[in-house]
Amino acid sequence: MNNVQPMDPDWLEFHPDPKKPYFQLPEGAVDAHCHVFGPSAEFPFAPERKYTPCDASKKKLYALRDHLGFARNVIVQATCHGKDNRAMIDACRSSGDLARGIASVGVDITENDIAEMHEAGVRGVRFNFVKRLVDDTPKEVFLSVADKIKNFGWHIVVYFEAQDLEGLEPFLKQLPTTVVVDHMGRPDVAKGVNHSDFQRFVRLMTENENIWSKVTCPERLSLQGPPYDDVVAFYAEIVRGFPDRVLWGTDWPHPNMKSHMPDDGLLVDYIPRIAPTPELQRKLLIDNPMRLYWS
Ligand code: 0GY
Repeated sequence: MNNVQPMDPDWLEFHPDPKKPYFQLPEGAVDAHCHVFGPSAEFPFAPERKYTPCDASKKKLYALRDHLGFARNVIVQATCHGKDNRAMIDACRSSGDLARGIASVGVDITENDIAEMHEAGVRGVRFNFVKRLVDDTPKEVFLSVADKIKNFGWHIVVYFEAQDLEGLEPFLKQLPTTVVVDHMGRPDVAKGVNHSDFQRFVRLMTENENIWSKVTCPERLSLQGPPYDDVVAFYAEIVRGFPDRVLWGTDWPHPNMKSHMPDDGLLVDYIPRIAPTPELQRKLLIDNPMRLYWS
C-alpha cells in the first residue's frame, strides 16, 4: 500500500448527499463524463499533477450512478493521474461491462498497450490543452497518438477553452477520428450565444461532421450559479443543431470547482431544460453514447 496523499487545502469535496432527481432518466442512460480519483493509497496521483484531489473511488461513482438512475458510465482519465491509467482501467474492468474509459497516453504507447486497454473497456484518448491542468504537449505527439489509436476505432476527446479554439482549429480538422469536445469548448457565458466566439464553435461542428460536443458542466460555465439559467441557451443551441453528436455527463467528482459544489441530482434535473423532448433526451443519453462506446 502507498501513503494517502492529502488533498489540497482549498479542495472542494463532491456533494455528500445529492438529491433524487425529479427528472426520471430513460432506462439505459449513460453518464458520459465522470472521473475516479485514486483512492490514492491504492492508485497514487501522478508526480506531475497540478492538483491533489480528495479520493473519489469507483465504489462511490457506481453508488451515485444507481442513486441518480444511470445505467452506465464513461470514465475520463483525470489529469491528477497523469498517464497512469490504472485507477480508470480498474474501475472499467470491475464494472461488468457497464463502464468505458478514455485514457491519457504518451507517444510511446504501443499497439499491444492499446489492445490491452481496449479489452478493459477503453475507447479513446484525451488531448488536454487547458494550461492550468497540464504542461504543453507538442502537436506532433498528439498526431502520432491519433495515428496509432485510429485503427482500433477509438476516438479523441479534446479539452480546451474558448479563447484557444481559433488557434486549435487547423489541428482539430487534421484529426482522423471522431473528436468529442469537452464542455462545448468552455464558452464565455458573459459574451452570449450570438458572440463570434461561440458561433465559431457552432460553425466548427456544422462544417465537420466528425466533431461532437459534450453538453456538460453548467456549474463550471455559469456566472450566476445554480440553477444555471444563464447557460441553458448555449446547450439548447448545440443539442437542437446536432442532436446525433451530443453527450451528457455529470463530471462527478467535479475537479477544481471553487465557487460551489453542485448537487448531482440538480444537474440531472437540468437535462430537460437543454434537451426538451423525449427524442432529444434519448439521443443524448442513450443512442449517441451507446453508438460511440458500446457498439
Ligand atoms: C473536467 C474538468 C476539469 C478537470 C479535469 O482531468 C482533469 O483534471 O478534466 C477542470 O478542472 O476544468 O472535465 O473534469
